[in-house]
Amino acid sequence: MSKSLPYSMKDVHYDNGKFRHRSVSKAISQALLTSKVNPDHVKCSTGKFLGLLLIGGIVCLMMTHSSTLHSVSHDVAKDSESKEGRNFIADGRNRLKRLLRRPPRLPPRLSPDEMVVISNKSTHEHPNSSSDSKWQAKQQRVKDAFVHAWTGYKNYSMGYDELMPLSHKGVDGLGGLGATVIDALDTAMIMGLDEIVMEAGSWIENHLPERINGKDQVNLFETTIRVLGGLLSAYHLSGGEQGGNVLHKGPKPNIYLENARNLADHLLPAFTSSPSDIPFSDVVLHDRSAHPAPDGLSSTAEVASLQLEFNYLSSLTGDPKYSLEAMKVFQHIKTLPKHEGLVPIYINPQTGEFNGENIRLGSRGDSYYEYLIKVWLQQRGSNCSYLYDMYMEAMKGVRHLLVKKSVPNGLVFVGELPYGHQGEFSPKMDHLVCFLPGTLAIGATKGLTKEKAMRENLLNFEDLENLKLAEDLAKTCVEMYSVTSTGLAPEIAYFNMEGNSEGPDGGNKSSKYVNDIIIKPADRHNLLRPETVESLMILYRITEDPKYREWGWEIFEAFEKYTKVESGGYTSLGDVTVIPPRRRDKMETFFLGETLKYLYLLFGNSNVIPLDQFVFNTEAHPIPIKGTAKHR
Ligand code: DMJ
Repeated sequence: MSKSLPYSMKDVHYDNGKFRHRSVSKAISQALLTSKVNPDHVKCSTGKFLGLLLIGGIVCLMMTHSSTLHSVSHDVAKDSESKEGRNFIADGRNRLKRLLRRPPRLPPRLSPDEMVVISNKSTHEHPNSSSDSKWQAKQQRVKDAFVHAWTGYKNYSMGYDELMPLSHKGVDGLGGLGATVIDALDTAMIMGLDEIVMEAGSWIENHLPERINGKDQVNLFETTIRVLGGLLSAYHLSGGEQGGNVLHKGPKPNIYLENARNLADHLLPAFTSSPSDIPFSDVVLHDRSAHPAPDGLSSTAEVASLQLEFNYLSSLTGDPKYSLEAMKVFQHIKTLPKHEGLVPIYINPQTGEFNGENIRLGSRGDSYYEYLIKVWLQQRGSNCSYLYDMYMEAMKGVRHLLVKKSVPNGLVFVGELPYGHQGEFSPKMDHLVCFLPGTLAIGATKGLTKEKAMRENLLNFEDLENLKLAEDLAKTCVEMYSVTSTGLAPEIAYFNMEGNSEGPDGGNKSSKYVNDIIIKPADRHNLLRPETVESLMILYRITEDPKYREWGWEIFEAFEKYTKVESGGYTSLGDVTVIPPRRRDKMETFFLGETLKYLYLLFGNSNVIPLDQFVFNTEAHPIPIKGTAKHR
């Protein structure tokens, strides 16, 4: 069993310089220096003199009043006279200081709707008033990349799920609902790309209903996070909750909501035809039937990553059935045995029991942990505190059982327990695990900046531990990119724990971590995945540390260099450790839905889709936190 890492308060760097208390004399001199009053006018006239006397009197009264209160408590404490005297003066000073101190300037809190307007303005008129021109230019580069990706998709594969950018054709890898159109739509809205919003919106209006009603088998999870999530977010961002399309070109927002509802009605049999509270993994759309996967099992991450979307749909439609079905999954999992909050990656919908002992935060396990905290955030104030408890217990379990450091250079990573908590530890980490730094950071500050959360005393010891772990893991995820020849991460990395042993590496011999990170031949592909840049965006916003932007920019440049296809689109790669890398001929929908969206937000103004008002579903579709949006 592993020992937990020695995270402690002293590891948390907090620069509170901006908020340190000022001395009384400094406060007065600063007040005079910054005062708008012309000093000439202060030259003593009788009226001014009387005014000053009056102010002095008020201050004196306050000090006397405070001393009365203070002396009562000190009588009880039987403190000495001199100490009381000192306290009397100190207390008076504090009151004076509080009187003179200017409140800290906080960023304006915007409603989601104001935010969307700003987002539009930011891309059309004033690119980004608060960040410098260096980052505006980089943000524009990401926007250009999105247009290039969309253009390739539109030219060669409009209406297919995915683009094959080298073959110039489309492929329906997700059941044929035009997944790229819907995954990309809210990114286009956020970037203010009205023409693409029009193209995607019209396709949805004209083609999606017949696809939903007529297509064959789809996966419940993939369809929910990409298509249902994309439609709901498009509905919100286009102003649906204000009753009209006030914010974007394209069809009326209700088109998005109607399609979302129709799709959810077709997906519901996955829940209602299962004998347990755990849904089947597959749905046949045209006859509204559902069945288990061929091995009879559902993935834990898949059944537990539907709730943000179904909850929001219930809230928009006023029909509770979507939320009720989806939330049964969590209510049921709450009752199942776990190990330190960690759960196996498979669950049986026939019995409702976990299957096997394989524990990991990579594929099939990942977004279970993500949705525990995000659904709690979404439903805050409702009866969901058990989700918060499950999340905190699980993160404690992660720190205790799965977090280790590599040798020789001590990269912090999250490994796996393929044979359960009593079996051997595996130092394997999927790139998918790189969602965790972002989730840990959001879980710690609840979307506020670290500075604000610290100032308001909102972080407990465990929050600080989780935030520190988030920062360490984000660095590790970035090193998974830097260690390869292309600067792009492999799908899976192993971490060296054996002292001298050296495995196959990423090819960048100048990386300090070339012996810490082992990349096996079968794991060298890159699918344009978003998890690392997702975490960088969140950590940048929460810590305000510019290094996260710099790291994100390096990753973006590597995507540009090695995955861009001249004729349009971007391609996944077969091997990131060699130059030129082998190309795979597939542009995943999440490159437009997630990767480019997170990069765009990373380089832009943090008030766009603020983290204390929205949660991103696991496909990066922003969903408003309950109570922050006007519901119909
Ligand atoms: C996305 O579909 C989602 O982020 C999912 O949770 C995990 N895999 C991909 C992106 O890598």
